[in-house]
Amino acid sequence: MKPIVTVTNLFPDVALEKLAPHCDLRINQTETPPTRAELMRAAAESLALVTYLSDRIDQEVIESAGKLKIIANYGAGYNNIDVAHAGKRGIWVTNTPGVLHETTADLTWAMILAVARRIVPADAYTRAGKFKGWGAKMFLGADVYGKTLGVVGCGEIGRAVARRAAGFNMRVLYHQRNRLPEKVERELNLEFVPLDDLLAQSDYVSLHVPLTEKTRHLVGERELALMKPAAFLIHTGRGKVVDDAALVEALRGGRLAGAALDVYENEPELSAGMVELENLLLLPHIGSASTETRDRMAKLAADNVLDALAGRTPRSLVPGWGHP
Ligand code: 8YV
Repeated sequence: MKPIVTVTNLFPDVALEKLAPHCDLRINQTETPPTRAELMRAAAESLALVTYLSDRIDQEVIESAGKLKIIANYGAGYNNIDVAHAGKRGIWVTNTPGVLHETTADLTWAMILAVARRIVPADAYTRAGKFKGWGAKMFLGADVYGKTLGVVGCGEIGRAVARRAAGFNMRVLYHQRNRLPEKVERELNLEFVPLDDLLAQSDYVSLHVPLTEKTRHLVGERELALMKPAAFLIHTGRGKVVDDAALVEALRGGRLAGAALDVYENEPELSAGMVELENLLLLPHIGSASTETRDRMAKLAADNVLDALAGRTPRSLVPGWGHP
């Protein structure tokens, strides 16, 4: 009997083809996440689970595991999994680093430019037949070129975002827990500053920290008040890093020029007041959504599963796995 591998959401064919010869593949063929009961059943009968950010793999789900060897998360972030508990049970947890940062950085830049130049409202206006002639004050936006970018969290994605800023001749500030090696700072023309200074000096603040207990609501009322009224907030990380209600208030009150979000505090729900705001760009968590990158992510998740099935330590264990 082949080992059962459960995939909890749609998965690119390239990866299914890799897995299929080695296991009894159970795939959720829809974009509706499994219920908790379905997750627990899958954990009980599978040797490997391929999970998505919407699957909450907490202690209870982990405790329902029978022969489960690996939880292979399809994504770089893994805040949906209780890694410490999985580690205690000897269940490997993997993610997909190294394959999605450039694509997510591309989207971040699309968001910076879109929100600065009001691309989405301008498109809606044109589409609605309202463009009756050129206007000197029509859809005036803000410059990006030559401004200051603040990158909060300078891991793979933050660095890829910072690298692109060179083409826009920007000053780039960054903040994170640990300072980067000088060589990296020099290569990317990065200035390390305290978070409050970054917020006060940047024209565009882009968030790239993982969600942990320390980064929950990292940006709330106090932090938004530190930002310049002409500044923009861009967020492609995890929704709970920002206090959405405080952001809506700041945008409403004109205390911030605009924001662009790919993620939400109570994803997939939007917070009250968001849809009415014209200076807020809303996207449905598509940071890594290019065909090529989703294929790469799926192949890496599949390789991790194949490693585990073969009894090898998987190639991309999450940092800190097995070290309580
Ligand atoms: C994925 C992401 O789409 O990598 C991440 O952390 O948020 C996205 O790239 C998501 O994790 C799918 O599970």
